Amino acid sequence: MPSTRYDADGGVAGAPIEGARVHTGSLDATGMRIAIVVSRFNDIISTQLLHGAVEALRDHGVAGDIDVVWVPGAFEIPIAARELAQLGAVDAVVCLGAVIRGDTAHFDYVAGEAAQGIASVHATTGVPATFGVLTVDTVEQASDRAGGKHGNKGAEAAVTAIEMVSLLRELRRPRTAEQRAAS
Ligand code: INI
Repeated sequence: MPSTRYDADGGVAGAPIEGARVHTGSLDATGMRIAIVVSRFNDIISTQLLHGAVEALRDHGVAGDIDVVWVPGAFEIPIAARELAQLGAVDAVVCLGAVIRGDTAHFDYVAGEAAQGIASVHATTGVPATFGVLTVDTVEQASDRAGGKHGNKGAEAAVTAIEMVSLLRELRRPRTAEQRAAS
């Protein structure tokens, strides 16, 4: 079920446009199988991201088919996400963690590898892997984004996963001869 989304700033994303076919994903997750990979490092934050993600998945119709996989740190998220994607048992992987800047360059390596590694999962497997890993300077900034005043990025990553699964299904759907002729 394609959907039209209206941006808060008045923009219209996904609206019909004359002379073109517009493809959008829906947020109906009924029947979807979703895995969540979450890192234990900074688990005061990542647990909040996890709760936000699970709540969002359930709110959108994922019933009982949620696997939660804990890894030690954000650096380890990509290998677990890749394994899940390659097994073919899930429709999407939601990746959650919190990388908080310290006094050394460690932050840059962990955050960079997590981002690149997660991006490479969906690029190489075709299974959406969404990025709900906070990369922030302080615990307060992390808390604001893990159910605080800036929302819950875990929930956002979960909803994004649903939309991408739906969109890919739409793009992969075989077209009838009539549909091809009309295009
Ligand atoms: N892992 C995180 O998830 N967040 C961090 O802030 C973090 N810092 O700051 O070090 C972190 N480090 C651990 C890393 O992800 C690996 O688990 C570790 O390097 C072993 O491979």
